[in-house]
Amino acid sequence: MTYLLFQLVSVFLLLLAPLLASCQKLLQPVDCSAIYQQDKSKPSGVYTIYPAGKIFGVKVFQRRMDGKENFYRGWKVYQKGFGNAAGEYWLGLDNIYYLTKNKKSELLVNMEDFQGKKAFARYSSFSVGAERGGYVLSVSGFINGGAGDSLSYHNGQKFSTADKDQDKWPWNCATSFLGAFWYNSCNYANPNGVYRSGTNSTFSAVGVMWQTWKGRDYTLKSISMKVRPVL
Ligand SMILES: [Ca+2]
Repeated sequence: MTYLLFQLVSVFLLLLAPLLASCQKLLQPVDCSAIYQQDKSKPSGVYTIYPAGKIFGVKVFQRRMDGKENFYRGWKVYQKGFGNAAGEYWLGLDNIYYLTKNKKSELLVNMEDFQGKKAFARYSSFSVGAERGGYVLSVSGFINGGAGDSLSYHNGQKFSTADKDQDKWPWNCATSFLGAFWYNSCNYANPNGVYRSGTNSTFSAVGVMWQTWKGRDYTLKSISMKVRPVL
């Protein structure tokens, strides 16, 4: 009798185990709606998500559109992310790493000038490495949407901020070009630079620029960087 009871309890625990495991996973939100479901009192903003393990669609990880957010920020802030997902923001290096870690992904960069003209650059392969390697950018397979290729120059570079110089230049690209990026020596693109109105050559190439489209002294009206899994 005791043995039978023991067996029944064992079977019950075995059946319960996967349920417990799946509840455990849910403690890490996979997207923003999961955060909202967990805590409906949370205000909108940027939260850490855990996209690994969930099929996801297009994910914007960088956006400039009105100059409301300060992008001249330090290393730790760039690691974790900042801004508001509905406006200007940076998703965070850790999250971009997780997004592209186990999934073949492509990158789409959309941009617009102050005359309303639009262009894009697409890269059929995109990923960001782990923190221990300096979040190295891997980008290839350029497809021209009129903007030209300003990103291949940054391929293979570590991420740099004003307080963490990992670029190839003897000086500090982030402090010289007032942004944070996968600087080489130094930049063809500066999406996290200073938001200005169109052409401004007071300080060259510090703006939100994409050199192969509008040159080094033109600050774009908007730019966004999106990642999407390759099916
Ligand atoms: Ca340097």
